[in-house]
Amino acid sequence: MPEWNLSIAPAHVRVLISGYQSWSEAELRPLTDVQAVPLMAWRHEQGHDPAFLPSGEAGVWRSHTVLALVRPDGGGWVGAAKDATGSFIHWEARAKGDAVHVSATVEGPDVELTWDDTDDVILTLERRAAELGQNMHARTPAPQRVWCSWYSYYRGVTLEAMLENARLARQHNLPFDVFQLDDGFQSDLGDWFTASDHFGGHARDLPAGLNQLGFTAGLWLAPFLASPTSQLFADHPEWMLRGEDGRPLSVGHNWGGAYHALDTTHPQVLAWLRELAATARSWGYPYLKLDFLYGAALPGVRHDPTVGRAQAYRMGLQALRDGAGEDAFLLGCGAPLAASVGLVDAMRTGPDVAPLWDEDSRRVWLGDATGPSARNALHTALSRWYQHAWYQPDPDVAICRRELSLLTATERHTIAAMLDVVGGLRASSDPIAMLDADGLALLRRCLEISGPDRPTTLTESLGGAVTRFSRATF
Ligand code: 9PG
Repeated sequence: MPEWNLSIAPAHVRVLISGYQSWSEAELRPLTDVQAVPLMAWRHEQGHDPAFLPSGEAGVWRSHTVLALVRPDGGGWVGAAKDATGSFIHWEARAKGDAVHVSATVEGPDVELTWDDTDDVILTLERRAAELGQNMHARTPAPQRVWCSWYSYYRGVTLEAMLENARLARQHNLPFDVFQLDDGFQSDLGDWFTASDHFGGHARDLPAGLNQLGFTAGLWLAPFLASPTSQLFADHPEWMLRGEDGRPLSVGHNWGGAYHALDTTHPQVLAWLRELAATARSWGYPYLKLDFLYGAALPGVRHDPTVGRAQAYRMGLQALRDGAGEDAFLLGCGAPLAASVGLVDAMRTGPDVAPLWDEDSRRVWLGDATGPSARNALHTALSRWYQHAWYQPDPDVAICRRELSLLTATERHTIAAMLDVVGGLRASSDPIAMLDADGLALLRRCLEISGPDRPTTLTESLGGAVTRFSRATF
């Protein structure tokens, strides 16, 4: 286990950490502060690595893949991994008297780590993140502008609501690329090929209508999950990730109960995942939001015990990529971050947005900032800014509507401004009919991908004089 002892007073250090998956916390804090640990154990699986939970002690901070310690002068130390293809990399910084102790553990095949003592933490972190991105063949697609059904319709989404919003978006000439159907179209978690009663059709009926309006069709799947009530679970109980007792593990609580994850070292599971992604593609969905991916990366007993969990996760994701096709656009969500590089085009880099700014009860009193709120989504995605070198970041949707929302006008505008700082995907979920003139104007601003804000063409048109001037001056 590599270790470093830094002679610096912990009170002079801030620490930048990133939890292992999309919804986990990422933050820049005084090292002497306490890293939050969720008080409710049943929340752990959905936002934390159960094998590497925060310690809860003051002055101890844990981070995945990268860790940075920042001095007041902007210099400091950056620890990073060169590659995360088959391993999880766990960093810990610990205040010890007048010094700081740092250690790194690699879970899985050995990985080369880097440790920089630097004058400029931001620059070094950018450089190391870019290096990991290159080594893992990060994909560099164009950012997409997406309308997503989740944050207005939730599980009650219907085929008609999708088409109605697409029609209105076209009428108002809103520059969306993708209309993405989220959770709610399927009959059960795992039963993706059969429709829910309320959806009013089948997911395969939607793409043609969206395409006619000029939009690409997107579909949400939680491909590694199965509910205990699903046909998938009834047909293939042997496909599930298991505990030491041989029983299918519970990997989280949502949809009214606990749910299971698929064991992605099982050859039949991999074949099923390829078929699932290929089928969604054949229905007309070249854009897939692949959610709750962490399920395949949890500790557990697997069909092939020689495969570590990071590697097992990657095998499952590779099967989805193979089924969807090289040219499909894959958005990861609830997903181990660095382990997904090279296989996904975009990645949610924070928890869900909600039509409220903050929820003190869960964040402060229950020690869990992985819950839905505008504050959590923005704070986390901004603290992962350097990950733009790994995939297109997705900071989640803007909320521009005034109805069905507790956000003030200032908060709505703040979200819009911050999304542009994060960059990457631009998304909305507002029912278009709910937007007044101000709401539509704000949405247009949110969908705008800012161009370069340096006048490069001006420099060219003014000729050498400006270039000489700027060289001499700066
Ligand atoms: C659909 C949603 C949306 C959303 C995703 C994800 O911890 N949890 O129980 C938990 C539930 C839902 C959730 C995140 C965490 O949201 O991020 O965009 O697709 O699933 O169910």
